[in-house]
Amino acid sequence: MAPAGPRSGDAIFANVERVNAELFTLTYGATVRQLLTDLEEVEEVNKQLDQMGYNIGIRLIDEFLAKSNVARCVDFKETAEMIAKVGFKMFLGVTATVTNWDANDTCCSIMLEDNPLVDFVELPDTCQGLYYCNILSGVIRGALEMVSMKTEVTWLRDVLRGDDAYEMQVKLLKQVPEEYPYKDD
Ligand code: MYR
Repeated sequence: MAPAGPRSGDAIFANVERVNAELFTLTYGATVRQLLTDLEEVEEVNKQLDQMGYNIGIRLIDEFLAKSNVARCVDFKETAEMIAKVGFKMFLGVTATVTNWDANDTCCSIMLEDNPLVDFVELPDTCQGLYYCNILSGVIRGALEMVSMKTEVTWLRDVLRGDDAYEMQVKLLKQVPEEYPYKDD
């Protein structure tokens, strides 16, 4: 057997990241399981996961804006790309694709090729109707509300429900212009 040599910083860091990701995935799974036990109704669990996500999203936007150092988006189209390419990378370590824009550019789909929330997950038949990843749609709704965009975010496709992809629809309902906080004299 080869003697254990010193490991490069990169290798250790990659390992720590992987372990953290697994811990996060398992912790989320345990949370969903607990909610299913406590609330019994799948519909209630869906609502609760969405609400939990919303509560996270309204706080996470500050961290996103502080850390990402990106210029403010000019429109909803740019915002959707920002969520998919920068937001998902920052908080979930994956990127997503924006597609299926409507004619007004107010509704699109965010497609997740890789979804770290669902590693190790298999849903039993008793969980039919569960939107396991509803926390993610809640996060986006909450974060966007903090930058003055009222949205409706729903899952159109979900592999755990037998679909062939993870597709979230983000619909802009209302955009309140942000006020300049200082008075010009
Ligand atoms: C702007 O209006 O200028 C910026 C808006 C960017 C919104 C980005 C929100 C990030 C949400 C992260 C979602 C992560 C999901 C795991």
